[in-house]
This record gives sequence, structure tokens and C-alpha cells, in this order.
Amino acid sequence: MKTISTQVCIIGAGPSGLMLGQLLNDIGIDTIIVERASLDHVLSRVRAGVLEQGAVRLLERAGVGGRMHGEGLVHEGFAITCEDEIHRIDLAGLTGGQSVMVYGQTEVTRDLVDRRAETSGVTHYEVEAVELHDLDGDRPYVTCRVEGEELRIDCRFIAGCDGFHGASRRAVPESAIRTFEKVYPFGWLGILSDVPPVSHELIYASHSRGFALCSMRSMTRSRYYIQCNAGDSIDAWSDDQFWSELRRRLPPEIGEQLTTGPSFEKSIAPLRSFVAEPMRFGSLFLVGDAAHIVPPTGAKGLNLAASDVHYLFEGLQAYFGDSDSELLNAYSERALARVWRAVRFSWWMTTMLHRFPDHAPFERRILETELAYTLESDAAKSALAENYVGLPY
Ligand code: FAS
Ligand code: PHB
Repeated sequence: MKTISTQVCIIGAGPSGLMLGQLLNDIGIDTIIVERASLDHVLSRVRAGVLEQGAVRLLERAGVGGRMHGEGLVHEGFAITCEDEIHRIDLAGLTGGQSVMVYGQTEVTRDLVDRRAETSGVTHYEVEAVELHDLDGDRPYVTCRVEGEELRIDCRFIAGCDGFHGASRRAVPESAIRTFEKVYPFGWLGILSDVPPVSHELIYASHSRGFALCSMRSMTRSRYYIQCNAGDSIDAWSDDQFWSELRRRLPPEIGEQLTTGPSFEKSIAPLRSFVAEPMRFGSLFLVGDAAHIVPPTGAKGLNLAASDVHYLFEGLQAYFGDSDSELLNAYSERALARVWRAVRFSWWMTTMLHRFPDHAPFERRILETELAYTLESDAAKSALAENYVGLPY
């Protein structure tokens, strides 16, 4: 078996792994990324669309702010519709001028992949049989198969950036990990279509037929979602059926403006809330979706990956730069404090805006009142806005 060594072995070349790898490489800390999928597959993923300012700043620090600022859209508000009513949430006015950046995760990933190549970062794609070893000691290692050859990677730390279905969290003894989970009784059916978005800002639609979201990737490429049954297949949804259902969930004055066209991407994502505690096991640190999942309603998944990376990067920088372990030892507590606030917000927005098939009339009335109160109260809208733009790191 061939053996190589690095300071930090990163498992997963999604946003978490690529952001962390770039920040570390840029200050001279050596990393190797091992990724199960092909580069093409990694670059083909669609997923998130909204970046908090903290994530924007982190990406700027990683040297990938150029195209984001050139092509991304700064949004200072969004709308919530309730049947035929339209309510704008003035993010900037409610948060002293803060905004979010609409820039697709696909583009973030492309920018990070290109930057890593420019700065000679080592990434192995299509890696098989990744296993983590000796997490309890200070000489952990990863074994895997690269192009049919067995490889051992000796390192000081392992960053588990391999998402919800990855190997990292599974490498931790069950007795050492505590998980919290809520699975929602519906999914999101999403499409991409090269048609102009129906509005210049996002629209979160609460309707008796179900939730819908009007988003975008640019002013010529729309990203739309409708709440669907958890067991639905995309084969059950033609483009015409999708457009017709989306239009029925929007106020008529918006639905009439909808430009439809062929979808070139169509997928159904299940919705769950999930947190694993703690996020550190000896020399292994769990980052991003490897440690937590949120329903996309609050646009927090990718943004939590960014704040995890921020905390872990600070810890590794102090450890390798000043032999100071304090921030590393605080990683899990710091990250989880922000994770749970985003998990709460994402659960709250999801519960308030979706229709739950198993809710009794009382629950339904309570949620209708939650939404009505939120839309009429400046205090409630301020709380919504400060969570949506992102709580401080
Ligand atoms: P990722 O899952 O993105 O990346 C993990 C990487 O590890 C992948 O490349 C994977 O191939 C690799 N990997 C897995 N197992 C491995 C192994 N054993 N060895 C090596 N590599 C391995 N968030 C939002 O904010 N808004 C959204 O609309 C939204 N939509 C989503 C839709 C879907 C279908 C999914 C799954 C997620 C969505 N998310 C959304 C959340 C998403 O954006 C994540 O938060 C984000 O991708 C997190 O990034 P990572 O932590 O890097 O995990
Ligand atoms: C998206 O554009 O994909 C998107 C935007 C906001 C969300 C979820 C997804 O809350």
C-alpha cells in the first residue's frame, strides 16, 4: 500500500471540503481532499441558492469572490404570500442594511474547484473504500482506493466534509455520538428553467394546496420549488403539471406573470432536520452536512457549512501556527451553538409555511395565526429577518 502524508486530510469535495481546503492551503497548511464522486458529478449538483454575508466573506477570503460579485444578485428583501396576499420582508430595513447574495451552489463549487486547481491543491476524485483509522490518537490516517491502488494518508487531523451519507460520521462509535432527527412528511420538487424569474426577489408561498418557492440563479434562469408528497417521483410530474400547480399556489397577480418553459433539471429532495453531537471525535472534525441537515426553507444548509468551516479554520490556524489548541477544543461547542439556532429557524419557517397532511384543525389554526402574526408584527418580522440574513459567527 502506498503511503503519503499531509497535515489535514479532508473527506469530501463539496462546499465544506473545498472551502476548508482553500483557506488552509492559502496559509501554508497542507491538505489532501479525497472525493467519492467524479469531478463532473460534483460540478453537476444544483442545491442551494442563497448566501449569507458570512459565507460571502468566507468565499472572498478563499479567493473566489470575483465571479460571485460579478454575477451574483444582492437581495435586500423577499416576499411571503399567503393565499392571495403579498407581504414583503424588508431585510435591509429590518436589519440595519443587511442583505443576502443569490448565487447558486453550483457556481460556488465551480469557483472553489477552479481556485484549488490554480493553487495546486491535491484532490483525488472517484475514490473508493474510504476508511478512517486511529481517530483517538494524534496520528490518525485514512485508507482508500485511488484508480485501483490502495492508498494510506497519514495526517494530524481529519475533516469529515462528506455530507449526510458519508463515511466520517459512521466512523464514530455509536456510544460516542448523539443524534437528533425530525423527518418531514413531504418533499420539495425543484426545477431549473431558462426563463426569467417571475419576480426580482424570492417569493415564499404559503397556500392551502401546499408550499411553493420562486427563486432564481440569474435574471434569465429560474429556480422553482413546490411542496410534494414525500414518496412522489419526478416521473409523476410533467413540466406542464409543475407549472400549473406552481401557478395555483401563487396569488393571481403573480401567477399571471409567470413565464414558463422546459425544465433542464428536475429533482425531489426529502426534508429533514438532523444534528449529530458533538462535532469532534479526537482527531476527526465533522463539518457541514456530515454533522447536520436542515430543511431548505430557511436557506441555511450551505450557510451552516460555511460557519462550521470558519470555526474549524480558526482552530487549525491557531494549532498549526501557535501550537494553541484552545479554539480547536471549542470547535464543537461554537459550531453547535450556531447550528441549533439555524435548525430552529429552518424548522420554524418550514412548519409555518407548509401544509402537514397529519395536522389536526387546531394545529392548522395555530400555524395560520403564527403566519398572520409574523406578517403583521414588526418585532416578529425583525426576528425573521435577522435569522434569514444570518446570525453572527
Ligand atoms: P455535500 O453533501 O455538499 O458534499 C459532501 C461531499 O462528500 C460530496 O461531494 C460527496 O460526494 C462526498 N462524499 C460522500 N461520501 C464520501 C465518502 N465516503 N468518501 C469521499 N467523499 C464522500 N441548502 C440550501 O441552503 N438550500 C437548498 O435549496 C438546498 N437544497 C438541497 C438539495 C439537496 C438534494 C441536498 C442533498 C441538499 C440541499 N441543500 C440546500 C443543502 C446543501 O446545500 C448542503 O448544505 C451543502 O451541500 C453542504 O455542503 P457539504 O457539507 O460540503 O456536503
Ligand atoms: C434556491 O434558490 O435553491 C433556494 C433559495 C432559498 C431557499 C431554498 C432554496 O430557502
